[in-house]
Amino acid sequence: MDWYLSMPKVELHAHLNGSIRDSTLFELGRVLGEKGTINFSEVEHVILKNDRSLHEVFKLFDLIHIVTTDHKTVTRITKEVVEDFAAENVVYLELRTTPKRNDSIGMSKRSYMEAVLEGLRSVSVVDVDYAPHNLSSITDTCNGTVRKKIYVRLLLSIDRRETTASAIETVKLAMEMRDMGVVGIDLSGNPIVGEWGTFLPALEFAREQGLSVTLHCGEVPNQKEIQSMLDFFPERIGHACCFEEEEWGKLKSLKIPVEICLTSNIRTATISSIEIHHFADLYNAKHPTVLCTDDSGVFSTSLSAEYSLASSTFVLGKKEMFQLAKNGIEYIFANDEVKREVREVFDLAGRKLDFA
Ligand code: 6MZ
Repeated sequence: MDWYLSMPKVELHAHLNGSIRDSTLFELGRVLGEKGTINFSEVEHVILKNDRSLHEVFKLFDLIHIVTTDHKTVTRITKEVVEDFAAENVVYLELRTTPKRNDSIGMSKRSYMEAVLEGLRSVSVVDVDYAPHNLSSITDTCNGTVRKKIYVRLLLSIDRRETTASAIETVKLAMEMRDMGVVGIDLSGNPIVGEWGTFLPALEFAREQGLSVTLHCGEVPNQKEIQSMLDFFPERIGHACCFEEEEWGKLKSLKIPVEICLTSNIRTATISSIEIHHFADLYNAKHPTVLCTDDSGVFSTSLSAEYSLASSTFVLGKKEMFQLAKNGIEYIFANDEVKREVREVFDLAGRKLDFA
């Protein structure tokens, strides 16, 4: 585990509110309990529970959103999530979040995202390169010592509960925020809710505007939707748990990179046991894959733990795992300049480890 902690990594599938620290969720829940906004004794067990079905996970998200959705808290969570990933040597993080509107507290989708950006700016323990031209990318030293640096780029998520108009609003916001590090769009949310046709106009619009798209695809069996999603030919997909032969064939021939979330899939029982996880088949077929956490807070995991789990389950050595992490650079949504710089970080680490 220590080795995977020190290895550089890229994280491409992390939901902001799913990555909230347990301690922060508890603290915020207790404060809201004291204010009488929620009944803390009723929700305490929901927060503490470890094994949750997919259905229960989405109930927990509703609770997390009550607890977290004000500007100050969004800023705090963003700061903590970036610090946590940086602490385990994630050198490039693509953080996704669903812009939320809440008129009662004066929150618009834009002001929600500004609170996220404020969180990125308030990180102090590590240099955060969060936008194409932001200053921290040139601040390499502090008092003569090289500072640790993390690249952070943002994906705006469309929740499957949203309407077409609301989804398009999110895409427009993403376009406006391109200079602030937004690189793409994600479709997520409870997979049994909503219809593909509702989101397609927004996703097509995103593509026309040059935004990259990743889709939660096949988290539950839905062959028609999986086929339509693959026909859309997104830049990446997440999960791919409930594919059948025909869809595997299509995915592999299209070479669409897959964001693999091992612990999430096991905890939510979308895959019945780790030994039969499709990661092994995709890895052996040399299909583009990248290991990710999904919701490190909700599933009590970390990216290092995911690498360690994959290595022990599928009997892969350190060199293979290092190469797997490095391959992830090819699937990031940031520009070639960032890819080149992240590759340099890996090359340096690889030389030290004699993997070059
Ligand atoms: C689908 C998921 C997810 O956006 O509020 N989300 N969507 N499948 C999953 N697998 C378990 N995990 C998280 O982060 C929380 C939101 O991310 C999506 C859900 O829409 C959830 O409400 P943000 O930062």
